[in-house]
Amino acid sequence: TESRFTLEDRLPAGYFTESLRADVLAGLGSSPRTLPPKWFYDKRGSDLFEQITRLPEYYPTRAEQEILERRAPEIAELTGAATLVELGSGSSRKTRLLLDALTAAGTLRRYAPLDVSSTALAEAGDAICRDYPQLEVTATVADFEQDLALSDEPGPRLLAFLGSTIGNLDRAQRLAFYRTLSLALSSDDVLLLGADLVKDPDVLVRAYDDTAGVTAEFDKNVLHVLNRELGADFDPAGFDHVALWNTEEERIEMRLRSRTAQTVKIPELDLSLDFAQAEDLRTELSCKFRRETLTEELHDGGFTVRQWWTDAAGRFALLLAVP
Ligand code: AVJ
Repeated sequence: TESRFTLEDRLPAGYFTESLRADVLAGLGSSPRTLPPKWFYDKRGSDLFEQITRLPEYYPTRAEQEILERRAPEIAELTGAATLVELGSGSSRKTRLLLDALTAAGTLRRYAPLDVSSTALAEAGDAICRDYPQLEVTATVADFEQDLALSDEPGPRLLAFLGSTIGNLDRAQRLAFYRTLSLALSSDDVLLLGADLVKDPDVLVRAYDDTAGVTAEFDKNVLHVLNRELGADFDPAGFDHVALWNTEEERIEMRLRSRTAQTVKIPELDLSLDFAQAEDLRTELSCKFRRETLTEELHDGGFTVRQWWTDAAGRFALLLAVP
């Protein structure tokens, strides 16, 4: 399978140390304190996220899967894609539904997953190569916010951005992302976007604060990452996982709340951070969407929505948009 599988690392030299440092300096030095969610996903964090997707409370993965199961053949027919580009591909489980449909339609030549995790890409890429013997797999290690890494793929391209990862970005970041993407795509390329929808806040909060405590472990994993990568001395047991629904912004905010007044040292950044009792460190935004406003913001970012599908329960949306 080697000849059909390439893995290119396009992260700038020192990405993990340099951008982690910059993010920690900017985010922990500001008030309220924040960290970008991408630092959750080391090996342990990626495994915990996989566990989250199987939790009874965490419906988004299953809801999106349900839509893909039903609509993949239509998506294949509507796009006629020769390349499936997937941003933030992770374990690529849902991808197979698209690969199967595009293979059956006879148009697909290449799968181009992009992720910051080279281990996830190597594992998933290898398995997909084995199971799709006609397919070229060109995996790219990159941070899609910095580098979309689109180049010479055969068109038309179907660019899949699934799982409602778009919800991790705030409105300004989303607009910047849509604009960059719409300019990078050709007129026959299509964006396939998965977006979690606004619903009963109790259902949302439970999805981000499960009874088994997996999401709490996932949230605290970022502290383990800072301890390992920057020599910080966070005590993960000194923080409580909090998932709260921000009614105004219509988003879930995950936070780590300091159980006591405490000081955390990050020697490699020359930082000493005082946390007050009950002070929050915001670790993730998970914005939830409505059809009308999502259609509008995509339009502002250079996209026209062509199709909009939801699961039977109306919890999650999958849409096709063209530049
Ligand atoms: C993969 C970013 C979409 O926001 O629902 C799951 C990550 N965080 N539980 C989400 C996540 C806590 C997930 N995304």
